[in-house]
Amino acid sequence: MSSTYTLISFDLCPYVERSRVVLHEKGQAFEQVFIDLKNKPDWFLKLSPRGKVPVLVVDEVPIFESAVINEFLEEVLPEPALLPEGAVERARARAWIAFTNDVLMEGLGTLWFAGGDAQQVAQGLKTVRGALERIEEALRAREEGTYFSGASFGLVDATLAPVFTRWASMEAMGWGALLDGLEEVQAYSRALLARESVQAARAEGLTEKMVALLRGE
Ligand SMILES: N[C@@H](CCC(=O)N[C@@H](CS)C(=O)NCC(=O)O)C(=O)O
Repeated sequence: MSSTYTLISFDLCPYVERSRVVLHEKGQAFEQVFIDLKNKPDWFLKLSPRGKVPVLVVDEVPIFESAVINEFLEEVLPEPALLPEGAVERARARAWIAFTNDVLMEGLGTLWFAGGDAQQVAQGLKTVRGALERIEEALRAREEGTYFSGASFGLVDATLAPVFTRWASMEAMGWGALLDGLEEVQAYSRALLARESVQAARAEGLTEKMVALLRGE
């Protein structure tokens, strides 16, 4: 009997969006249960030790942390492969996923939750720009291809895609210049936004909802 997959979600969450991208890439059917993060239900808190989404429930077993969920999906649904073949390239992909989480997402969080604090905005902009510059260098160092690890779409791309699906809301907030001069990142963003799985994973009305959230409306 095949497994059932239920993704516990919040529609604006970039971490949930990554796992949706991977599920779409794998062609795996899944259910979604949306919760209110301001009023987390008890059943959710029982499943999620950190109280965070996403949680993927596989045949009643909850798996948390988007990077772990995505690696799990790669293991149980090997086609199409979303990690490169060689050990070095696989390690490199995992390292950039960690970098995205610990540096880029951290900087974006500082920016998104600054709530009008100018010092916090400046700190967020600096961290995000620094992270994007490192990504630009990594993209320049590629020998070929449109995606992070080359010609094939992979887990690093699924991890970074939600940053770029939120870019129109970043522009609306006046932060679009963060990409100035980063030609490879700009081309990479266009390639990600054109990807079917990225479009399918994107929440309805994402830009408008993100802008409202960022403006504290
Ligand atoms: N490291 C986690 C981060 C997930 C995360 O921060 N989710 C946010 C929503 S985007 C959340 O559930 N926040 C609720 C809370 O912290 O109380 C992952 O990659 O899954």
